[in-house]
Amino acid sequence: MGTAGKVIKCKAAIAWEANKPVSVEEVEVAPPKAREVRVKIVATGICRTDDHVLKGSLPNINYPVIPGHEGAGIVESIGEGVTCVKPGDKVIPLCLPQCGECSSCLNPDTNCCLKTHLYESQNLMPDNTSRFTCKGQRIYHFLWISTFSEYTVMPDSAIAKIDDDAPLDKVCLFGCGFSTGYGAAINTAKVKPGSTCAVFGLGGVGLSVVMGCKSAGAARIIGIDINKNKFVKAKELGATECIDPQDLKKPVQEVLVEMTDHGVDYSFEVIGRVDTMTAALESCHMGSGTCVMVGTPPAGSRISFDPMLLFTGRTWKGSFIGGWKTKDSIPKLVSGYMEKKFNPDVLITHTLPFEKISEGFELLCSGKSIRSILLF
Ligand code: COD
Ligand code: ZN
Ligand code: ZN
Repeated sequence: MGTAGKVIKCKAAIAWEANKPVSVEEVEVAPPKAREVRVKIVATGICRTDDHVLKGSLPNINYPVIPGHEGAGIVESIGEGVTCVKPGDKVIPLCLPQCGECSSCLNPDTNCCLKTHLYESQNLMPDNTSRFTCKGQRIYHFLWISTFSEYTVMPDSAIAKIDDDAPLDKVCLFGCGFSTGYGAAINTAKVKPGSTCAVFGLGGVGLSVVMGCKSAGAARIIGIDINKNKFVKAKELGATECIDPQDLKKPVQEVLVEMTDHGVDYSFEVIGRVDTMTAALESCHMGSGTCVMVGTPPAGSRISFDPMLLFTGRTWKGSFIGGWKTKDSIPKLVSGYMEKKFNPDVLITHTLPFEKISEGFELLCSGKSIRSILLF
């Protein structure tokens, strides 16, 4: 390819500092170094976590940064030693890598690769340098993948090759939202047929949890959200009942316990607030209920809860990217999509040209969108 080995100039959205909207700029993207891949991003979703970057509420982010972590694209060039992909391959960048070598990657029971940003910063490439500059300034990477850039560079542990026929403007959702929610139900909770589930938060990720519960055969799926506009889609996807806690005279967890003969079998917190995390735990059935934490709380949060809730046999678990070992599983999820086993397309409410990225964030923040997809 003509661009291999050269610096590429392209569009990218930069968050220059926290609490400012992103601005679309021309950036320079350096070629990939050894064990790195440069990708032309075709489509990227906007996830709530990107909004957390803009608001400065995510820990350990350096500014200026190019956010974005729900993308799909085509390999433009590869660095020395890369064997898992080649130029022209369709790929999904992985916001949780799978290095294949760390103790977590070698453990079949976890997907929390020790190369994750939650453990070690991914604001620069592994050699501690950036591949992005703008106006002579170094720009930081986000989760190693920065999908809000038309061209972006990532380590080969953070990329998965997908089906050649996959529509990139749809399967970008497998990079985060759909995989995170669906896997929380299927892998982390292991929802059983006939069970009762409660899903706190019906955004793109919460609705994907609803889809996972439904496909696992749950008999009752109760959706909880303070935005009633989310109920229509939740019911379309399998929620049997929906509750707005603002309409209740009692805390929602008490109402759930009454509605379900002493509590639900599985509850999911998909908002990222400590009060709803404890509410989700309290809504579980004594002895057998499992609560899965999908949302991340604001940086530095502490949680206070009655330990008797756990003593009496409830289980409290976290789920990160749906528990999937990403490099192994995301291509299989995309193949499942191609075989029509599930359809996250319903989560896409808006498709916008990349330049309208700020409109996409406004749609998210006003509660009007589930997922906006940006096209380069
Ligand atoms: N009670 C009930 N519902 C509420 C409340 C409340 N107090 N507050 C907000 N909500 C609703 C909103 O109306 C909205 O419908 C929903 O909760 C949240 O949805 P979105 O669209 O804002 O967010 P999602 O679905 O894109 O993402 C939600 C996460 C919780 C997954 C995200 O914010 C997060 O914490 N991500 C980090 C965790 C993770 O695994 N990330 C993977 C990479 S992102
Ligand atoms: Zn996300
Ligand atoms: Zn690893």
